[in-house]
Amino acid sequence: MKQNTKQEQRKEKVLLVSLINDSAKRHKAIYRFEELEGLVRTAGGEVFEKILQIREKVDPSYYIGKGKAIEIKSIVERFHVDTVLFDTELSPAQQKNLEDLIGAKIVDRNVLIMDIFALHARTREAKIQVELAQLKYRLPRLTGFGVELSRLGGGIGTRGPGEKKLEVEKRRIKERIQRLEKELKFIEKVRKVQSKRRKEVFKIALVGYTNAGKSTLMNALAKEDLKVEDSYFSTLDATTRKFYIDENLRVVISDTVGFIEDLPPYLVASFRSTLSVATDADLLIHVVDVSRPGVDERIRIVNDTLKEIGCESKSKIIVFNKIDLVLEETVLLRYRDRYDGSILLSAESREGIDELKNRIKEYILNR
Ligand SMILES: Nc1nc2c(ncn2[C@@H]2O[C@H](COP(=O)(O)OP(=O)(O)OP(=O)(O)O)[C@@H](O)[C@H]2O)c(=O)[nH]1
Ligand SMILES: [Mg+2]
Repeated sequence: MKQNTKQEQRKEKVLLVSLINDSAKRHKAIYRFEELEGLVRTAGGEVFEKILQIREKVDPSYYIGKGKAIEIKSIVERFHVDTVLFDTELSPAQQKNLEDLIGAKIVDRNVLIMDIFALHARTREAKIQVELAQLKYRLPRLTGFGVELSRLGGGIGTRGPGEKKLEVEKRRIKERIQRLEKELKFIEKVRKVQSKRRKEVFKIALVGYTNAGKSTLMNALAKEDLKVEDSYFSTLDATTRKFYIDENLRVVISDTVGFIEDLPPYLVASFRSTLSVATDADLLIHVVDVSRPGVDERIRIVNDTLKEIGCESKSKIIVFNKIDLVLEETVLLRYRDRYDGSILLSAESREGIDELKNRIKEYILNR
C-alpha cells in the first residue's frame, strides 16, 4: 500500500484562501471556492482545505489579516501543504510578505489561470498569447521586490548590481514581448486573409463561460471531434469548421476560448487574436451551463467580456445547455422566459439541436 502511494505522483496539496468584506457574501464565496477548486483540479492539484476570512478591509501588506496569515502558517506546517492559493490578484508586496511569513508557495488566481492556459495551449498562436500574458503579469512585478534582487542576497551593498540586473531583466522581457507581438500580428494577418476568403459565408462563433459546453455543441453541430473535458479552459484555440444547416445552406462555425469571472485584462488583451473569430462573426451563440448555480451572473460576466472585445452590439442567441442535468422543468422555463429568444438544449443528448439549427436558419434568411 505504502509503496503504491510512493509510486503514484503526489498531487500538489493546495490550501484555498478567500476574503469577503461582508458575511452576506458568504454564498457567493462558497460558489467561488467551488470554481477555484475546479481550477486547481484542472491544474493537477488537490484542495486540502478552504479558509474564508470576513474582514472589512484588505490588509495592504498581507491581503488577509496578519493573525490569519500566522494561523495559515501553522496549518501549512502541520499538514505539509505545498501551496496557498488566494482567490484574488495579490500585489507583489503581499505575495512576498505572505511567502516570507507562511513559508510555502503563494499563488494567486490569475497565476493559476495562466498556468492552466499554458498547460492547454497547443497551437503557436495560443502559446504566444499565454506567454505574452505571463510576461505582462511579470513585468510590473519586477520592481521593488524582484526575485532577482533577493537572489543576490538583497540589502545594503547589493543594491547597485541588483537594480542593474533588474533593468536588464526588464529590458529582456520588453524585447521578448515585442518579438512575440510581431509574430502574433503575422498569424493574425494570415487569419484575416482566410476570413476574407470566407466573406460570403455566414459566420457563427460559439462563446460563453468556461466549461459551458461550447466544444460539445460544436461537435454536435459540425460533427467534429474536438476535445471535450470536464475541466476549465480545455479549448484555447479558435477552431473553425464548415457545416451545412441544411442541404443548401452552408455556414462556418468557430469554437472559442471560454471566459471566467475576473479574467485579468492582460489575459483578455493577449487573447484578442483568438477572440477575433468572435468579432468577425455575423452571429454569436452564447452557450450557458444551466445546470450550475449562478446562471444570471455568468451571463453577465460573459456579456461584460464581450463588451471588452467590442462585441456588445452583435446579434446573439442564448443557448441554455445541459438541460439533461436539470430535473425541474419550471427552472428551465423560467430561464427561457427571462432571456428573449433563448433556446433550451442538451449538446450531449442532442435534444434541442434541431431547434437551434432552425433558429440559425431563420436568422440567416431574414437578415
Ligand atoms: N450532461 C451534460 N454534460 C455536458 C453537456 N454539454 C457539455 N457537457 C459536459 O460539460 C463539460 C465541458 O464541456 P466542453 O464542451 O469541454 O465545454 P467548453 O465550453 O468547450 O469548455 P472550455 O473549452 O474548457 O472552456 C464536459 O464534461 C462535457 O461532457 C450536456 O448537454 N449535458
Ligand atoms: Mg472547449
